[in-house]
This record gives sequence, structure tokens and C-alpha cells, in this order.
Amino acid sequence: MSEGIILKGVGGFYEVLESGGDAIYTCKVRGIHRKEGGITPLAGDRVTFEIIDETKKEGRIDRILERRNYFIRPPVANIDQLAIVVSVASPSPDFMLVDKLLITCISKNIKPLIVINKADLDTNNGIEKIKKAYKNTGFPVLVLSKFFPDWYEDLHKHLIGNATAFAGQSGVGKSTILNAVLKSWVMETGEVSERIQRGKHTTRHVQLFRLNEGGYIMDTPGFSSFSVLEVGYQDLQNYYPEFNRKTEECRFKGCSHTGEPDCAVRELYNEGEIDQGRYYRYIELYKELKKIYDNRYRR
Ligand SMILES: Nc1nc2c(ncn2[C@@H]2O[C@H](COP(=O)(O)OP(=O)(O)O)[C@@H](O)[C@H]2O)c(=O)[nH]1
Ligand SMILES: [Mg+2]
Ligand SMILES: [Zn+2]
Repeated sequence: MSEGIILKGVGGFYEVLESGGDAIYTCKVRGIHRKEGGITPLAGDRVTFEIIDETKKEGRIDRILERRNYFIRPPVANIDQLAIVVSVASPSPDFMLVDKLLITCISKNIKPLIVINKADLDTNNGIEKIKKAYKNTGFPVLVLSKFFPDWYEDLHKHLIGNATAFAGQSGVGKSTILNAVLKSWVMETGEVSERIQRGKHTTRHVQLFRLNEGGYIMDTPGFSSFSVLEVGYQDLQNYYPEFNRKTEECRFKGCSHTGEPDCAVRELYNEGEIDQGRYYRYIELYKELKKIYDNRYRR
């Protein structure tokens, strides 16, 4: 039995890249796996597979190895890192979306990488504003522009060794960044050139590309918005790393930090340790989630 990673799945066929090699096998799923109610394989899944025909590079997926995480939409598994792309201008930053994506990362055990793009359009201190909003989260922040291609090297360093997907509003430059990475740092295989020939076809599917120096980038359509509804309002505070040092010091046990007296998080905010926008968006999201919870039995 061989081991590999699914680069792409289309119509019941899966392209499996063999671990430690560069052979790609087209695989179906073993019948018994489906009969036993096995889970559907996703791009990004690590699998064991049996080689059926070495010359034709055909195989059969035997087993899906344990997942680190997965998403149904887009259908992808085992994301290590999410590059959250936000542009300085056109479109202007959707900070609430960035906050929600960070919550998703923490809940799914994914490392966030905040990418500030379109730096060339910064006329109003926009880069600094975004940096300031997320500085105390401790998450890494990068600045990019398609007009300064050298800067993509910074991104490349963060990509090595990780399976990275891109998320962010439409128009922020995700495809532009992805294409720059594909051009410079992705393993040349038959697979890649075939993909280039088929052009637009890929936009509807998730596809992984292996980086020359290790790791993968994931081309995932529709990774632009997320629901954080699965996070309970009482737990929301745990997804804000910049709150965590202090939440035990609030006067009230179970303090929501949305307006109670002697709130340590509020104090942090007053001292400028929590960004104003971040704090107010937390309160907004808290109220939104609480309302959904309070109305859970209504229709
Ligand atoms: N000024 C500027 N425009 C950019 C930059 N990166 C991408 N764009 C443009 O922004 C538009 C949307 O880019 P695209 O990559 O399709 O965004 P996506 O929707 O996130 O995939 C295109 O016209 C790009 O040429 C950048 O760094 N600076
Ligand atoms: Mg795009
Ligand atoms: Zn509090």
C-alpha cells in the first residue's frame, strides 16, 4: 500500500500524489470503503492507496487518514494555514470578515497569515491601520503589491512547509497572488502544465499544488465568507487572543466584556492594548450570536 495526498477530485476520480515521490495516480475509491459508509475523500486528504496499473498510473484509494480539519464548502481537508487577504483599497477592508476568518482559523486549528495587499494604493495610512488592528493578536502580517514582485518572497517563506489556502473578499487580489506563486515556486509536473492548458476549468474545483521547497498551495473557489454560527456567544471571547491574558481578572465570573463594571478587557481597551475597531466588532458579533441563541427555538 502506498501513501499520498489528494491534489484534486473530479467526478469520482482523485489525483493522488505519492508521498516522497512525484508520481500522480488517478484513483477511484475502494468499493468497500463506500459500502462501509466511509467519508467522501476531499482534496487535501492524506490517503493510503493501492497501485493497480503502474504504467497507466492508476490506483485505488484504500483509506483516508485522520484529518486535521475539513470544510464542506469549499470541499477541502487539512489546511495548515489560511492567508487572509485584505486590500488597502478597492475594495476597502472588510474588518469584520477578517475577524470572522481569524475565529474560523482558531476553531479549526489553522494558522492565520494576514496579508495586506495592494500596498501601492495606500494613500491614507491604510497599511498602518490594518497592522494596528491586528498587532496584539500576535498573528503574522505581510504586506504585498503586484507592483513590487520582490515582496512575494516574504510570502513564499511563510508558505514553505505548510498547506496554505487563500481567503478574503472578492477583488482583493487572491488569484493574482496565487498566480505569482504558481509561476515561481510550484513544482513543475505534467499535472501543472495540463492545468494551465485547461485554464479556467480549475476555478470550479479545489486543487493543490506542491511547492518546490515543500508544502502546498490550495486553489479554493468560494472561500470568501464564513459563518461563525457554530461558535457560542459565551465562547466568542476565547477567539480573541489579545483578550486572553486578562479575562480571569474581571469582577464578574462569566463576564462578557461587553459593558460590565470592572471589566479587565475593557481596561485593556482603555489602555489602548485592544484596538478600538476590534473591540467594537467583538461586541457587535457577541450581540449577533446571542440573539441567534436566544431565538433558537423560534422559526
Ligand atoms: N493596484 C493593485 N491591483 C491589484 C493588486 N493585486 C491584484 N490587483 C488587481 O485587483 C483586481 C482583482 O484581483 P484578483 O486577483 O482577481 O482578486 P480575487 O478576486 O481576490 O481573486 C485585478 O484587476 C487585479 O489586477 C495589487 O497589488 N495592486
Ligand atoms: Mg479570484
Ligand atoms: Zn470582562
